[in-house]
Amino acid sequence: MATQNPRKPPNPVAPPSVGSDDSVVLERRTQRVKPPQMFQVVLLNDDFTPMEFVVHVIQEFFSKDRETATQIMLKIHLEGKGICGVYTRDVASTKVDQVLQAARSAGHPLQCLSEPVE
Ligand code: TYC
Repeated sequence: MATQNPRKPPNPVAPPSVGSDDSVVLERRTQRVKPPQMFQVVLLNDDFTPMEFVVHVIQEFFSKDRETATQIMLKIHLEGKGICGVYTRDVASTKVDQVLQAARSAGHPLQCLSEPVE
C-alpha cells in the first residue's frame, strides 16, 4: 500500500483552480512548517583537562578560530560552562559524541552535553 512520505513538507500553495474564464488562481496558504527545535552544545569546566586541549576541541569540532576558541574556553574556565555552538538535534548529538570520544582518547575528563534552546 502506498503511504505518504512523512518527511515531505506540506505544499504552501494550494493546487491551482481554473475559473470559468480559464483564468488560473494560485491561492497562497500560510506556511505550516515550524523551524526545528535547536540544541546548544555545552562544555563543562573541570580541574584536569588542559586549557590547550579545550581550545583545540573548540577549534576542531565547532569551527572557531583560535582567538574565539580561547575566549570560549576562558569563559568556561571562569563561569563553569559555556556554549560552543547551536545545531539541530542530530548534529548537536554528533558534536557531543565527537568531543567525548576525543577527550576519552586523550585521557581527559572533559564533559560535554547538548540541551534544547529556550
Ligand atoms: N579548568 C581547566 C584548567 O584549569 C581548563 C578547562 C577549561 C577545562 C574548560 C575544561 O571545559 C573546560 N586546566
